[in-house]
Amino acid sequence: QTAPAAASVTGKVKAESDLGNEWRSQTGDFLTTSFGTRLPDADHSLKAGPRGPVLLEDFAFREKMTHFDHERIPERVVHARGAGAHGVFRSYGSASNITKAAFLAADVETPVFVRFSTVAGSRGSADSVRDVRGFAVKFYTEDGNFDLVGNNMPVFFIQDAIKFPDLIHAAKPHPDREIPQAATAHDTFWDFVSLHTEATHMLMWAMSDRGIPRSFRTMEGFGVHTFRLVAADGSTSLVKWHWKPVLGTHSLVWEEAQIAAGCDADFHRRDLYDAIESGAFPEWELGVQVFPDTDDETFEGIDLLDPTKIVPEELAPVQAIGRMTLNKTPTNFFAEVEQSAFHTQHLVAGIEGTNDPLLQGRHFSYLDTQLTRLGGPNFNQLPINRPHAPVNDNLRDGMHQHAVHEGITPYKPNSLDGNLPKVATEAEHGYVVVPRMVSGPKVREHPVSFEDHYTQATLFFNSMTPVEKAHIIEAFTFELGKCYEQFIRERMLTRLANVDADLCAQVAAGLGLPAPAGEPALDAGASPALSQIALKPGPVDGRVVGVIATDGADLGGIAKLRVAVEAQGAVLQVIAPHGGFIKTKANQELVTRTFLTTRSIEFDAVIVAGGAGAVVDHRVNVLLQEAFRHCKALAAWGDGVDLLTAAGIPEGAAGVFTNPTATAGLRKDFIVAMRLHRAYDRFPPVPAS
Ligand code: HDE
Repeated sequence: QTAPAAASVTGKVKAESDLGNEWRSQTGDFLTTSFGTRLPDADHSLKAGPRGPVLLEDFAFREKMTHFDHERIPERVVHARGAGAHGVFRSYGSASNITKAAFLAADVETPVFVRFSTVAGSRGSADSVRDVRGFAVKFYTEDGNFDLVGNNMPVFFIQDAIKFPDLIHAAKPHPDREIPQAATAHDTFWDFVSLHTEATHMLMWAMSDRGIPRSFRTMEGFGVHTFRLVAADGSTSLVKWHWKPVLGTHSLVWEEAQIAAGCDADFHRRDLYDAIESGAFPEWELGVQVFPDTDDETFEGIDLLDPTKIVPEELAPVQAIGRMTLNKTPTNFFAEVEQSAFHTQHLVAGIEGTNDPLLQGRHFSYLDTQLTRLGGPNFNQLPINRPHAPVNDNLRDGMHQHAVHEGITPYKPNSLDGNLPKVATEAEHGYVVVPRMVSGPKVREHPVSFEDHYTQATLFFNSMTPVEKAHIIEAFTFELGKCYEQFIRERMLTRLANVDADLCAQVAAGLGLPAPAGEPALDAGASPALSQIALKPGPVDGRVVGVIATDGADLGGIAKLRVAVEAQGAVLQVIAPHGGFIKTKANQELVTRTFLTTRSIEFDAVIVAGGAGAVVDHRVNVLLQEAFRHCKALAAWGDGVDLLTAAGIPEGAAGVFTNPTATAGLRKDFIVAMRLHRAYDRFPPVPAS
């Protein structure tokens, strides 16, 4: 017997392992067909004379066009828009007493690939829309792949997977006109969620600032469902997964999100890749909340199988078990990000799911969806999905089979090959399921404990600061205000009335409707950990400071500013009336943004250089006014202050700093204000209802 020569997909005749990364990419200096025939011409199809018809005989043309016609694959039905990056996960070992998962033992390093996404929009939709964000991590462990397919919010809209197609049909654009794109601000969504009251808690999260993250790098991640960890001694515990961003949890403000959707649809994707390329590697700590694995699977009265409930961190602290660093951007977006396939049942020994009915349904869906999206059952062989562990699976054939399996016994038991491959014992890291009793009548029902749809929505609202509450009120008012049907708004108000009277009253006032009475839980309590307002200055790695300047501006002051900004790991962009360089007699400075090419949303903080005071340009006014309205740190020195004044920005307002010269004190105040994320005092006060 022999097998095909060990040539790579692009013709390198050598074992993959000898070629490192090279085996995947194009090879040779000549333009060829996909079968390696060298082409003499790249611009003309084969014709019967220069003015004659194209010949069917032109195999190069037909192959090129046929391949092009089939370049697109179906986009993900949800989470179509995303961005991915590679990295590494280092385990602290602090979970090794509760799980035998080998990659969670002390000091183990595991390669990871992460894909962040929005949920509702199509593949080309904008990054900054109000939506839930996917946070899917693939750990290539030595015991096989473990996928933690989570979101940036810890609860979900539904409790049973059978409702997922309904939820998504309601959230997607209206079937008749296919609008609106990537938005929940429309009738079908609010029709569904107002009828489906178990969505209420998740709506609070989605309408909060969490729905418009500043960047992927500043998002928390959650496994949502409860999982079961199994220790080496067979003992089990229930856990909820948390990813905590080292940069803190931060959001956009709504107007910024809207502007970004138009001015830079790739806002989050760009931020992720720019940060990694500038060396500001995004990092998260992985943590778990651990609960005893009791028969009733509840903790402090909270049903751990209900994915619309959280366990407040004050009741069960998040214990850090490892750190993830994203340090590489993809080489080819399609091959890696598009073709990555996540699945809730890519599990490794030591980690099990639970009976959460949402998770159980996901177990079916993720494998099934890849068959259509990636064209058959061999998507595990795509480079991005291949495990970094030995695979001997007895699965054979199928579309796009890349393996050349040897032997004649892809079945068990067999005696022709010594009954190989052998099954693994628990000690050999076999995925042995912990025996648990399952009993009960076959019913289409949920447990009574799933029926409280409001108390935790109230808990969430109670936990917000006044600024965050105002944003939630504004978001509900906006989204419901975009609905056409009055009865949908009215129905939703009756739901909000059961969350919080003030919330309901203010949204009702904004909609011009009477506020119905409800019965909000009086004992819902609060969990301060849910608020994301920064109380202490945090890290600003990869954040962007814009300095407005022009020819003749104080370049010495800009140089000192750059040193101070870069010392924080942030980036300085010079914004000027024209591209190229701005100059003084002795010096020059590279312009990286012009008044034409930029908008305020690109910057976390804006400063006007001395010597730029004479600039008269409405785009600078808009930039400064937006930065002010979005409560970003602002500063100016010298006659740069005149631009702030011209834009109507009051000197001495919170987070606004001015000085006759570019002093160290000015730079320090400005940077500390940026490290607080926003000057929250500048947000308009919440109106009393
Ligand atoms: Fe998903 N989800 N989902 N989901 N989900 C998909 O799988 C599904 C749910 C999540 O970057 C699909 O490969 C059902 C919760 C992420 O490739 C699909 C239900 C959470 C991603 C699917 C849910 C998620 C997906 C579409 C209700 C957070 C993107 C394409 C039972 C814990 C992964 C695909 C990526 C993708 C089904 C609910 C997270 C159709 C049936 C809850 C991050 O299989």
